[in-house]
Amino acid sequence: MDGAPNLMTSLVLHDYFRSSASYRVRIALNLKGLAYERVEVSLIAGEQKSDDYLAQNAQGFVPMLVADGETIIQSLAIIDWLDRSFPEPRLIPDEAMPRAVALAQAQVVASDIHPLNNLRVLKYLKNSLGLNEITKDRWIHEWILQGFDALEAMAGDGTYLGGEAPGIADCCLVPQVYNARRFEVPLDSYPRLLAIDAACMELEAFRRAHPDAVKSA
Ligand SMILES: N[C@@H](CCC(=O)N[C@@H](CS)C(=O)NCC(=O)O)C(=O)O
Repeated sequence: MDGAPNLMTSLVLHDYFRSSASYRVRIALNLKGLAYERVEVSLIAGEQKSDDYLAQNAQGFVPMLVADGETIIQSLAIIDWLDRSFPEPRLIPDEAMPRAVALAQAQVVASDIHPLNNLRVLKYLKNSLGLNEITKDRWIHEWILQGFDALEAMAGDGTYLGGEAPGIADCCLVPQVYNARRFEVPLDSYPRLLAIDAACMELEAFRRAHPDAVKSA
């Protein structure tokens, strides 16, 4: 179990320590101070494609949250559900314009960068299209750089993408920066994103969600 006890809801997060979509949800759960059980689904062992897992999640992806026995998939839908079910602190603003800004920032990562570098895409590039490691890495870098170019310009001047408190876009940014570093993407051109990432990592909610903090020994 992680976090403080919830009054009513049992939350089980099926995730993988290095999955950045899962990492988003762990941050959101921690920011809300929610207790949850983690069930590790090894993407390396292919457990996301097991019959049992596919019976619950036809897409065969992590994360998947089971809340009082009901299944929710897709990290942004999970964070939205958390925000509606446990409104404090707000991760997605209520007001129309700040809400649009926050969702746009989040979707630069979640809709435009991350899907192009998903494990199944990388496997397809390597195994079906025959890309070698160098060209595969160029592919990974390209989509992160294009997305970060835009997000840097959209970052505003707050401590976080969410302004003076972290929000849904910060839940997306930090795992994507982690992923960029893992693939040695040069990040010097993104001072705002790096400052926001550093500010987030000052917070325990982000630190406890980090892959190194949750990975099994
Ligand atoms: N849009 C989905 C993406 C989920 C996703 O791509 N998960 C990856 C790990 S980060 C996955 O499960 N990949 C398994 C595979 O490609 O086989 C979300 O936001 O939850």
